[in-house]
Amino acid sequence: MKKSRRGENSWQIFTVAISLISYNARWHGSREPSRSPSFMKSTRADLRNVAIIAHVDHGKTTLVDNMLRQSGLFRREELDKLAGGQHGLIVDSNPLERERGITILAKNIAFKIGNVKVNLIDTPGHADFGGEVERVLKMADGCFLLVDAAEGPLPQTRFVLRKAFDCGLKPIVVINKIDRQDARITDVHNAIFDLFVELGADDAALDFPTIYAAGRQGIATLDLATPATDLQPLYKTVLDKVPAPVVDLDAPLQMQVMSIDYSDYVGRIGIGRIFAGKIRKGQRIALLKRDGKRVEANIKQLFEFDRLGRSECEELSAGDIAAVVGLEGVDIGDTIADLEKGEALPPISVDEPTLDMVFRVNDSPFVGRSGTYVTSRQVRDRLFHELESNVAMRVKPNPEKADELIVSGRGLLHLSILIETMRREGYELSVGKPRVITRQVNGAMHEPIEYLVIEVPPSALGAVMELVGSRRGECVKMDARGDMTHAEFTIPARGLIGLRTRLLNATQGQAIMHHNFYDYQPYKGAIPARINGVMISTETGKATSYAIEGLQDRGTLFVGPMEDVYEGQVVGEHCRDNDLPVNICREKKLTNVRSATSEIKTTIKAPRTMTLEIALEYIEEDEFVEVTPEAIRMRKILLKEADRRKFDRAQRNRYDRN
Ligand SMILES: Nc1nc2c(ncn2[C@@H]2O[C@H](COP(=O)(O)OP(=O)(O)OP(=O)(O)O)[C@@H](O)[C@H]2O)c(=O)[nH]1
Ligand SMILES: [Mg+2]
Repeated sequence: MKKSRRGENSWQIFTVAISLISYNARWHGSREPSRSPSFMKSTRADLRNVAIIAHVDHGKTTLVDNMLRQSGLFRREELDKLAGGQHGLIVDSNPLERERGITILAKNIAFKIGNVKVNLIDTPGHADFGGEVERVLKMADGCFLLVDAAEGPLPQTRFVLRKAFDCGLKPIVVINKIDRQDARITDVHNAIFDLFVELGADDAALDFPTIYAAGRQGIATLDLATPATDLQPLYKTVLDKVPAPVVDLDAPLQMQVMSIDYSDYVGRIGIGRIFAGKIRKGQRIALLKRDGKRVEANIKQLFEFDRLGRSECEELSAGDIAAVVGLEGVDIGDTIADLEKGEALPPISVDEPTLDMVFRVNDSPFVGRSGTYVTSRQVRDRLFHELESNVAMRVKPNPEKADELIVSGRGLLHLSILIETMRREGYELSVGKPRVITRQVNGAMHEPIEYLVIEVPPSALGAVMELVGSRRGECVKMDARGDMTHAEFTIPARGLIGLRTRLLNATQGQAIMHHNFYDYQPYKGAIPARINGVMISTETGKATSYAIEGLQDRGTLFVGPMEDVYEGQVVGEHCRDNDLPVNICREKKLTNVRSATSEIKTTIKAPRTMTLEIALEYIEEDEFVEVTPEAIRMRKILLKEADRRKFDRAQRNRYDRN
């Protein structure tokens, strides 16, 4: 059985190679930016580059894991040892990915099917990392578009599919999680077809191959009538349907850098695709920068992707994906080119940031309690170090305040992952309210608009409409899906900050929401700020049960008994709209008089815990989130009540004068 399959593979490779020469020249040839005449091109039948794209949580990494497991390259125990985290995955290998159960960084894996090397690239599904998906797609010749068999296409499915079309790829659809009880395979297939039509797919693309899979069980089938037993149909599809790269191996070298890795030992590592010619270890090359500059350098080390890591090699040829060490200052979009005859490839765009946050030193009274790196210089150096590999991030000094830095990123998750990483490394810092980045278009202010999809039971729809409406969301589409109502909106990105928590509160946790970037549109007008005021501690000390007992009727507390608090710290949410200074450290007066009521016990409610992201969404302009390795606290920027009053008065006066 095994033997015949291997025989079948080599025969397939041969036929695929022949058929792809003409096939690729037709639609794929235009994708290869090489300038050499097409008759010199050859097909790399020994290679396939595939990206896996989907909406968040539709099962990409789980599928990649099982493809690795069934590749025959590893012993089972070897892989079991590498697996970990919330979903027990191998490929989601960094600690934050494991803890959150999401993929943050795209990852290359390489394995062999017969004699064919497959470069498989797992991509993150979260909208904040969409820019990375876009670049990864440029390295691939084909992609698997995964869609959850119950959820169907969601906003990020649309986004990544559009990007795949932009790159000239013809996606292979994988309807995944067919084992789900609530799977609606036919409906989902139709919805995907509609999405292809909506995005302007041509007839050939509309004829997309479909695979039905349950990635977690490691099974797939090309036809629902045939029971799925393993992932062989998926491997077969890689060989049959993903075009082999068509390249000119004898042309002068052209490799484009699509992503950057960083190591303390060797510095920047450029990862990208070789579009033409060959690259050798030790070769002297010209690095053609995006801004037109030319730098000469040596390739110190050359790596290919190999299983779960990289292995060093002497030479790699066009069509392959390589990692290159030794090019100082190498950046996304740069072309690594032949020294004499090198030509730059068309530049690739790097996603512009959409969200700003102020980062500054932690100057709360508790500074240095748990962190090792607390000075503004240390925070600053760490942020600039991050720029080496975090390509979608920007850092600049705040023109209004000398000791502050403005850090811009692709969204709240993108920046909060950076903050979380810094916190674990021992940094302390204060972070301001996230602000959406606006643009001037023809003299008018434009702001980012997001596409928002919400699913709720019909009974909670009213609350959702009210909440989204008040944040300037406009309903685009609404229909019923089983027991749920599915509603789609466009909404200013500003309106999304803090929406998730409020939505869950308003719908008793029943709403599911997804969003991603849609467009820049003229400013939509003011959006209401936080409705509730906060309770602010007037003392520095330990919170007492006695004080908490007295305060819990006035709102929800964020701290529990015996917790250390300081003057100016936000210790709770007030049930009214004004801020309330409170003495949360108040001790019970000791008296000799016993009263009958003193024995009545009140229970202290558990404090509301604020995670980093919730805290960032919660704060207002006059507040900071204080981030330290052991705690996340919210505070007023001005800690003393008298200073805050003075500031308010000055603001009012300025407003009156204007
Ligand atoms: N029922 C079912 N659940 C699955 C299947 N594959 C994955 N899951 C579950 O779906 C969840 C998300 O899986 P991941 O593989 O992390 O999804 P992902 O697409 O890589 O997610 P991101 O990388 O964060 O975008 C996990 O809880 C998996 O256990 C499947 O075939 N069937
Ligand atoms: Mg993943």
